[in-house]
Amino acid sequence: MRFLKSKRFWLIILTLIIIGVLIYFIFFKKDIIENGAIPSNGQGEEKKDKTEPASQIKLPFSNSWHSEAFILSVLDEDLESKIDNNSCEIKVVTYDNEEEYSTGWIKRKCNYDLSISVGKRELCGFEGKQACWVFIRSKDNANNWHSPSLENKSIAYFNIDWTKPLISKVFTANSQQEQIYPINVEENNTYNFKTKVSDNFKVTGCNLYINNQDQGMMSSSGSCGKGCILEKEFTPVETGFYRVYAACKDAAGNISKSETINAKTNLAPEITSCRVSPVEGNINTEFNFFVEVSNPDDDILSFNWNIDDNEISNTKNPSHYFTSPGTYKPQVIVSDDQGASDSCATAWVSVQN
Ligand SMILES: [Ca+2]
Ligand SMILES: [Ca+2]
Ligand SMILES: [Ca+2]
Repeated sequence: MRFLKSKRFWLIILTLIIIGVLIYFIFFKKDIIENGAIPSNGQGEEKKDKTEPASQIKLPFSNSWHSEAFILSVLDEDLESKIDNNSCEIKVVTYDNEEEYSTGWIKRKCNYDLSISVGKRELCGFEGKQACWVFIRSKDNANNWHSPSLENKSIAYFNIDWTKPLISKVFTANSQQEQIYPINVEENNTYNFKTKVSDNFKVTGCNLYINNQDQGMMSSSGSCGKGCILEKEFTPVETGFYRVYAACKDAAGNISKSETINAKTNLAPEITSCRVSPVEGNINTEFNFFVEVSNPDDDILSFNWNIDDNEISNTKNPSHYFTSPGTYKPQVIVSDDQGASDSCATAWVSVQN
């Protein structure tokens, strides 16, 4: 009992307790960690995030064509230690032939859509295939940087084209140079309306418009590429004027419209009156012939007077002396330059001795 009350006894007890606690921390605590009660990387240290975050350009797709500013839709994500919201960056590189222009890394808001401007002195400042490259990156809270790559979609390249296609006036002749305007057509005949188109990069198609009505896609033999002649059949069914143009688009969606031309069905000249004055006389009498004609489409008209003594006159209102007596039956034919005509017979002329 005296021993129990001695200082030495309590000193021994205290020492044993300290040794016990040390053994617990050195051996048993380690077992608890390894058995999974506390997350571990297998080496007895707390697990650390070593995976880079994801940064991705969702839209638009690489290799798409752009003629004007577009929205870049992005995603930044890290499932472990989360994205460091102050770390997100973008870089735009544009190419003018071989020359490269870069914005350098610029801060951007993580997970936030961006507008990429297109045009001279804009972010995408040059035209061309793969002329504009966009890079994005971000960092997670464990200091892992995303390294941009095409494969991970953190790099995307875009084709830039803001120049509209060039289009000729619509024609039906062999070439536009040979075409005479307005184009003359006949009802119920079928015509190939053609247009010659070219683009600095790629023509995707043309539509034919008649009286502002879309007649549908024009076609070419083979693919059009940078330029071709496209055509579409059209059959006029009514008499009159047709206002015709083509509208063409390039790969970047630039649209141009050709000059509007007229196609028309021919309207025949119509003689409203024809006469001769006087209707009687002799070989010394000057007979005057007159014709009145309407020319609804302002064609060039030709006149053919058959005065019936083997003489033909091509003037509109000829004068004539008959050389022998007799009864004559003058007649006039008026034709337009499309071949339509009208005829008229005057009163008979009586020529005495
Ligand atoms: Ca991570
Ligand atoms: Ca173009
Ligand atoms: Ca006519």
